[in-house]
Amino acid sequence: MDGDTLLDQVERAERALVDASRRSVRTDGDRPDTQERTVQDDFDAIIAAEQKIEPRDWMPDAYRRTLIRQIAQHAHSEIIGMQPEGNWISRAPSLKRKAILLAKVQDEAGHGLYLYAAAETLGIGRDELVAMLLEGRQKYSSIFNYPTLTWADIGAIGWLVDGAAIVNQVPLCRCSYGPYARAMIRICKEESFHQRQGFEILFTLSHGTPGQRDMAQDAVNRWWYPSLAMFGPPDADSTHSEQSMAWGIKRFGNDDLRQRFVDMCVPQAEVLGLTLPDDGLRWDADRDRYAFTPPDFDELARVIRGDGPCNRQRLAHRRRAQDEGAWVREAAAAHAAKRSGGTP
Ligand code: BYC
Repeated sequence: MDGDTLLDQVERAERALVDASRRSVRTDGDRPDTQERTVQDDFDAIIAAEQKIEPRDWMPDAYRRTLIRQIAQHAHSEIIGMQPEGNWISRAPSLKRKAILLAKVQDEAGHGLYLYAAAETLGIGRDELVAMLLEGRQKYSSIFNYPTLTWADIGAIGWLVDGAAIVNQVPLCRCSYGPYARAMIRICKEESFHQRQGFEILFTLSHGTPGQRDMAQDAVNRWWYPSLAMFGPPDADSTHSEQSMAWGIKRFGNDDLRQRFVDMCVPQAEVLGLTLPDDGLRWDADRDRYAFTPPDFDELARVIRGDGPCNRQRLAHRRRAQDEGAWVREAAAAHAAKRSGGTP
């Protein structure tokens, strides 16, 4: 599977991160002695040299705000993303499947924690981020507003949703902000396993009884377009891509990554013996890529606005969990204060 290639890319990004930390940046540039150097010049030099911006470094306010928005949205997605899969933990078809799914859902919680911690290095508290999610002031990925109707949906989420997540996130391992890049390296290694377990569920179903095969095909039919939409609006309508790429936060535009995902999935669908629900899908020899029908971007906009099939249910569930967990947070804070000899 292409997952190997993506993992290779993660390892290269990890090596580049270590190499970058060993190089120093020349911040004097070609500037004449008469001109005073600004913090903005230093920031630009670090970005241009493919070094990492660290929490202690000066950064433009807009760079900080963009990172908080993207990292928080990503963290919220991991946490909300536990719901559609958690829905199947008690109904997984065997003990082995249950144990694997439990581990995967726990991984998503872990990813949320690494990401909230990365956002906190930008000077914002986790309480504030969670409040913004619950009040609808920050977003989470559109994909988690679709329901998981059958066991095959767990396979389709692993194969397609985690597959899309990896294609989108491997370039983020090279993000210019150090704490986000480091979190992404760890997350991508785990996502690669998640994608394989989804592929394996679908492979088992597609080689099972006719009923299991139909269930697998139906799940792929329903998850294909929402997965394509995960990459965001087309570049021409993307508010942030250009500036985020100039800052080295995003490395590729939304359309480029969507295309890579399609090119990765088509041969994998053949191995599964399943079809992708797009009559327009064909090899385009001139472009050396697959031509495909894009997702319905009006639907994406509706889901992002809060009008997807499960938006209200997802947020209501999250708010309930937050309320019900209040006593745990209070007890943990009281315990920590007692141990340090202070008051909560
Ligand atoms: N859903 O200018 P654009 C996972 C918003 S976790 C909702 O292109 P950007 C997993 C966008 O925020 C998956 N909103 O934005 C977890 C912006 O609105 P605002 C999450 C979306 O940021 C558990 C507006 O549309 N992955 O995979 O440059 C289990 C214009 O868009 C979406 C990440 O978060 C969307 N799909 O690019 C299994 C990865 N798309 O904020 C799996 C990190 C766009 O101006 N994030 N919007 O009001 C990114 O890479 C980028 O933020 C995006 C969007 C590519 C998603």
